Amino acid sequence: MTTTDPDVEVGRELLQFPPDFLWGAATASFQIEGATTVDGRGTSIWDTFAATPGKVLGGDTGDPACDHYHRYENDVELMSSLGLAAYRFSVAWPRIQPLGSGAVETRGLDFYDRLVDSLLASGIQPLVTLYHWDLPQALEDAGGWRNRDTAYRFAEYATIVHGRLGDRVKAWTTLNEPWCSAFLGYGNGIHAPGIADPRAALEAAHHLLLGHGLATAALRSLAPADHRLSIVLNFSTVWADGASEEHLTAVRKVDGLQNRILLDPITGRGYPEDVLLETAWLGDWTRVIRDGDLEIIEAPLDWLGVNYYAPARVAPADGDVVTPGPFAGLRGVELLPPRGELTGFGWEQNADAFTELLVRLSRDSAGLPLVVTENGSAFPDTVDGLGRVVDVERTRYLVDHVRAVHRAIAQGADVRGYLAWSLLDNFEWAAGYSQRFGIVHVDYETQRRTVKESAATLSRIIRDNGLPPTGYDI
Ligand code: IFM
Repeated sequence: MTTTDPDVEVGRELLQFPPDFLWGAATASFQIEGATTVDGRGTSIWDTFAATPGKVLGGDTGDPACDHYHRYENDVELMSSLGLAAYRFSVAWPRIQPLGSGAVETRGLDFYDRLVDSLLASGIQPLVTLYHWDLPQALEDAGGWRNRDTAYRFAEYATIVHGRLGDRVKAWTTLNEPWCSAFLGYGNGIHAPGIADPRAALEAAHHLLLGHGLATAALRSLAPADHRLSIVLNFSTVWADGASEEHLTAVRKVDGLQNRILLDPITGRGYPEDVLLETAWLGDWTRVIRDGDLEIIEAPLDWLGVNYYAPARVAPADGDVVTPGPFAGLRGVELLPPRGELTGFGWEQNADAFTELLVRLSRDSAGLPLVVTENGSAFPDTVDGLGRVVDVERTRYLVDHVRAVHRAIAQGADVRGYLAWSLLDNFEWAAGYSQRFGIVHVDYETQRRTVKESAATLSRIIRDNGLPPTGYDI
């Protein structure tokens, strides 16, 4: 810090991040690309789901979304103007293999090739996620993630994408939030493919993990030593209002089904015994776990992606009563409503839960460095008469959560980066376009992009590699 730094002049020392801390923003293919029938792209489960009446709010679909498929150069310029050092995006499997296996669509690969070149030319590091929920419909028709074969198809697809982009992309993620794919896609059916069968959710979870392990091994055997492989999981800190045995049991059950069920096998601990016991009443879903699977799933990784939005609050309930909600097999727990300040989406804003989570994960993740791959909030923004989006609430959420990351690092957590969710307002799954998570506003009629105050704030945090300890006027 130089003596001409304005923050020093007003006597505010910055909370400084480590010198090589990675700052950026994230998106996902189906949420921003649009162009769902262009250049040979096949149908994904989200095309089918969105076309099914009543599944997505307002009947919204993946078109035109942000039309990023055609406007990517403009969007990369925008990232560059914000000073982003990294951009996390996902590849749409149906663009690469329209039927999920076999024939490869070169025009799909060409698109991501151009995107990567454009990012690199702007000095922005690409982080590629291979699967962010847009499974080719043809694979779902054969059982989707309930079918073990999908895991093998995923590893093949991963190899194809790596074969094309691996000469330039060094940071690779197999799956984004397999918890959502399994528990929301097959457990309560609020996401594609819309199946409500708790046992299927657990079976799908296993096949997703198997796909992750197979793809990791495939990429590891192909990739140069400096390629960094990962998975991205969505975590929650689970809190109860007491420390009685009943309260601790409720916390343990939800923590098991939200956090440990995926984290433990990936980090070499296998499925948690308590989760296996708690879910046994659903029937023998563990029959899908074959000899050797756990060894495949624990393929060594280089970093763990952490998506965090809000804590979960729970209370003990009658032991035999099934808990309504997404947690397949959960009984004897009440899921409590969020508290305090909420986002526009109704999610609890709680940055302390984020610090607690990062410190805990750093301890429980077998020494893997952590990267915050998503964190953000949705509010109903509008462009004002002066052409600005003054998103005070999102800016506060951002600043509070970046400070929470700083506190976690100060407490010993090995956090290497922070990527805001999301670069652009986009298709928020079952909520359609009703929820704006972007730091850049998108007018879906005109496709005009407007940089929000929160983006300007993130930009200054990136410039300073830090932020003041208090206040929001950054
Ligand atoms: O929009 C999603 C994203 O696709 C996955 N993580 C959570 C975000 C907000 O719901």
